[in-house]
Amino acid sequence: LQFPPRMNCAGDLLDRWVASGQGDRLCLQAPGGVRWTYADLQDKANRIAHVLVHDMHLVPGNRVLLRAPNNPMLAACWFAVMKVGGIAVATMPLLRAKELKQVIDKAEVSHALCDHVLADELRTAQGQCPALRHVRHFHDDSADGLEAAMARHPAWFDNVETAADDTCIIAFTSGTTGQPKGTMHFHRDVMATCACWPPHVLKAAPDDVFIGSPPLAFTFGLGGLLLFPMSIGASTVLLEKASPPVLLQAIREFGATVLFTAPTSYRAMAPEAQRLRLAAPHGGTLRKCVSAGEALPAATRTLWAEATGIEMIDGIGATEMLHIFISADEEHALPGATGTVVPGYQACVMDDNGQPVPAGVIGKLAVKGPTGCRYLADERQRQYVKDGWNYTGDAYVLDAEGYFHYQSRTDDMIVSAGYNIAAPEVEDALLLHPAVAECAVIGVPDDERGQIVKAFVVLRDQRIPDAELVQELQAFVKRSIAPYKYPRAIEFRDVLPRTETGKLQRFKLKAALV
Ligand code: 3UK
Repeated sequence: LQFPPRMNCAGDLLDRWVASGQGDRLCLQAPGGVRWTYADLQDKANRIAHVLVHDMHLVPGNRVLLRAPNNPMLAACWFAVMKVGGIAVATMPLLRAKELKQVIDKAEVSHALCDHVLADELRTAQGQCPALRHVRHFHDDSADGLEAAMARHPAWFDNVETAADDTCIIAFTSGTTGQPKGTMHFHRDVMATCACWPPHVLKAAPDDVFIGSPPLAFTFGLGGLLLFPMSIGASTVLLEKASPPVLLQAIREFGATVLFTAPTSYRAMAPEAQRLRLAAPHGGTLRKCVSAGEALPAATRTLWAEATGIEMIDGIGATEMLHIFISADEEHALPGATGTVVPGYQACVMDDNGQPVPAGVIGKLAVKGPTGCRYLADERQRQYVKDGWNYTGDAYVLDAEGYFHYQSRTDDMIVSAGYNIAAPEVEDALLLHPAVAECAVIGVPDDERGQIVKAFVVLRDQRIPDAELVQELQAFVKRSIAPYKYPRAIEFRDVLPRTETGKLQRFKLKAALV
């Protein structure tokens, strides 16, 4: 991949459609009849760019906190920050003042554009962050709101001529294992992710309508719901709260064709997706379904295929890598495997000395390619990047055909009586039981065995959590995987701890934090 030394990703993703006479293509939609063309989005982004430069005194390199549920104004703000050569620091909608303060301090944020509906926590944080000097709110019709300021500026703007390797994003990891870490990405990284997985694996078309649940503050959502559709001139639907029922309804209402969400959400949507005949094979519109963020259980893949006739596209990505680097399209999907390495990337399974292990042997996943990890605070950099390889913290097995089989996070491997047991394998086995809605498996300390396998199980409605069911579940697991992997302890829960991106927080269960 070659990029010119000077480039601005806003030019490549947004302005070029207008410049080539395609500004009237549909770009963004939202509930309530919002429909913006590429020209509309450019108009808004240009005006916000002027507000940033002239009213908020931004200079290139300044960090701009963005805070909103997924909506078109958030997209316009994101592109405005690119245009002025700023660095976008998008924050998850559910963050509280304390967490926002950490982000503001770590990323040295000086500016913020914030949706009126999420203003409270930011105001509290702002009181404790003197470096955050310039804040504007949108969806706010007051005289000092962003929209009023936009109206005073022209709709044209000459993008700052940023360098291909100027940082334009600081993305925070979602805290699966604790403290969020800030990662930096360049303008060329944004275009590189658009050039790898989307054309080789997703293969969407300009008339596709993208939709999904991940926040734009999560790079899974940023890519899937904004960068990738715009890189091909397609359109996208932004939903502020994409719970499974909202998502189902919106797929129908907008005639969505490409869906991005997490495995648990697919599991929750399957029965209704079938009843509503949302999928193209059943006469609906939906034709491509992408799952990422967590391992896709084989049971969920099967459930979705039976409900919709659609083979899902699984892909592993990471905030550190910006987007997906191992995946498989619908024709090449192998149930139980994440997929093969995405063209443009290299991937290896390594032993503890950084040497590749033979096919079939478990080891640590290492990847390299056009994007990679650059932590803000570099003390963790040397743990993630060694000899140019990015170690994602995942245990994988590579098979002879080049498929990567996910085992667990390297720190979720359970060692019981000398056996290595991958928590997700036990979870997959439990999920096949009709009484199980969700589950999480961890290792808990045990005098005799070192660790034992413990499962936390959320039951489907109507099932009674008694000793009989515990035995039934244990026997069920023993029948489908090696018996020594069965959960010796089972605890029933109403909910499991998850991050805002839908990932299980096994570390909270381990520390009995919940
Ligand atoms: C896990 C998966 C198995 C894995 C992400 C797509 O999830 C994303 O980024 P995060 O930084 O977490 C990264 C970690 O999540 N994981 C993600 N996808 C899968 N495990 N199968 C999968 N398909 O442990 C990885 O190291 O929050 C996903 C695109 C962009 C992203 N940022």
